[in-house]
Amino acid sequence: MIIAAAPSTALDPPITKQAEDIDKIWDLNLYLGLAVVAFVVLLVLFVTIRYRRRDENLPSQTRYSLPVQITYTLVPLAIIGALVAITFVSVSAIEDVDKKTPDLVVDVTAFQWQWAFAYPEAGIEVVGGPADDTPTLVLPADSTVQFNLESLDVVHSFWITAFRFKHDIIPGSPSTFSVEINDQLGDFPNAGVCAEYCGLDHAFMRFGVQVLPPDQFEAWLGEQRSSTEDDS
Ligand SMILES: [Cu+2]
Repeated sequence: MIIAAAPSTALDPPITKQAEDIDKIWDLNLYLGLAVVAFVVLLVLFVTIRYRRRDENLPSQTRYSLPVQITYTLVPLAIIGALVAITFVSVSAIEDVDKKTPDLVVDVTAFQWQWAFAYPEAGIEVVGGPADDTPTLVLPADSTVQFNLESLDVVHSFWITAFRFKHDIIPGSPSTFSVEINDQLGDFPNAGVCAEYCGLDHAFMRFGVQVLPPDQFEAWLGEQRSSTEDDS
């Protein structure tokens, strides 16, 4: 996963409560890993300097030190056990959001090579055009949103970096997931990408994400609805 290569600060800020959790797990892994690296480097430096070659200054030679062996077995096991436990708890909390009643349902349709976002309760749809004409997924802050994903042709992957979460979209196999949008308002152009190579214009399968306060979101829905009615 590409997100593993970049520290969380290099990405758009997390815009879901689940993304905040994922960032916390990432940071915990990062800082624990750095602590282990620092410990090993300090030990190597200490031994290199303290026991550099001098005539009679050999370190004391100890074999089979049970306390040391127990310590260096148990400490890493405890660290890994804690990380696995924290990850399991967070992942099941992320999955539990699917059981909540959503405030908003968005039907996401991926196709070569664009996205369509339909808001079935409002009866509107935002569709991207070719190449530069990227659609914007508009979401209300402080709400639970359920995404229903469908592909019209090949495998795509729905990835909003600010969600810290991607979801493959397999043709013929609609899927769904829910997130809780937090109160981070903003406009994130190009925050959404197709993360599964899907042919010639895969690179242009991008979309913007905009998070509005709930009242402005309702106003936006109203505008879209009336412009759709004007068109027809
Ligand atoms: Cu794609």
